[in-house]
Amino acid sequence: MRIKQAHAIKSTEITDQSVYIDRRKFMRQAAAGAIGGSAALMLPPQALAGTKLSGVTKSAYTVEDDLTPAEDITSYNNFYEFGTGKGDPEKNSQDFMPKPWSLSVSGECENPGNFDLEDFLSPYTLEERVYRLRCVEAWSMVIPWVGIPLGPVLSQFKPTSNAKYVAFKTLHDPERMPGQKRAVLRWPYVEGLRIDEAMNDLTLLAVGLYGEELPNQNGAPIRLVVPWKYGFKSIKSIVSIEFTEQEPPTSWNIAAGREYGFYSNVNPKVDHPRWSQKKERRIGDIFKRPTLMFNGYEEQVASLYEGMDLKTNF
Ligand SMILES: Nc1nc2c(c(=O)[nH]1)N[C@H]1C(S)=C(S)[C@@H](COP(=O)(O)O)O[C@H]1N2
Ligand SMILES: [Mo]
Repeated sequence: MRIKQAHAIKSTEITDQSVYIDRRKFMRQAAAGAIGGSAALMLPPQALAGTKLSGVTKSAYTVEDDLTPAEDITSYNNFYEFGTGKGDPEKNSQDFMPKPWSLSVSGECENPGNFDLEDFLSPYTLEERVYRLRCVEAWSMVIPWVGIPLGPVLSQFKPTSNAKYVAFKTLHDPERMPGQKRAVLRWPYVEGLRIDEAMNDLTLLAVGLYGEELPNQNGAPIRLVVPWKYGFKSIKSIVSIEFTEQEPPTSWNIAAGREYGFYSNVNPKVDHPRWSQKKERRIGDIFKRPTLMFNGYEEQVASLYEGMDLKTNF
């Protein structure tokens, strides 16, 4: 996704980037003498060198698909605050300090406030949930996220009956997030969910992956994961949560409203104006696979959209 050169990007360019990852993986396997064997078996994912999270329980929300290696999850990212190239976030976020961190909760609720992240998280048990992440550019990964369901967190703040939506903001600090020195998007990055989407069991506030604290490039210290929506809805490095009555603006909708709607549900039947959404390329796979309605979470979320035309509410 790109703003300035939006119309210069071709799907072949995207494919090339995926092939680049395969080539690196091939070299890694070759180096380990693992060609012909299973990468997962021969090379356990150890790309993370972060802090292990303790007290993590396994969740029932776990897909059986093979996990994407940590090395790929942490080196092929979209995080425009650290650059627009897929390798930029890893390269440019190494000095970012995600601690200490505070979060504000405001808007249509009875218990607004500012919270130190540790206090904010302390009442909850961390869960590991293996979710698919499907990006609008038609690539996908399978990621063992660690986090807490958003719904019970939101309930603590006692949203009023006027709270129809939840708006999220990323940190705005160009000194710490050098990509914000360029106007590639309007900063800070903002996202939003309808309140029932935010309360759905699947919506996760992630603080880790592969059992460790989130690497900076994946949205440290806290980000959203909404597995039935395109990746850009899963906002990173959140500093603000606001209950609103009106549908909140979202960064990609502001940037290119014809291409990125508020809902952005994964939907093989609704193409992006510049490419098909019928298939996706799982990072690490050679062949594309059919994209599943709601990214495979139809059973859990289809009822949220009953009676809505998903072609107009894209
Ligand atoms: N603040 C912020 N959040 C963001 C983005 C971003 O540029 N800035 N990119 C989004 C996009 S387009 C995707 S696909 C996912 C990627 O998450 P990952 O890098 O952990 O795979 O983050 C989303 N969250
Ligand atoms: Mo994305």
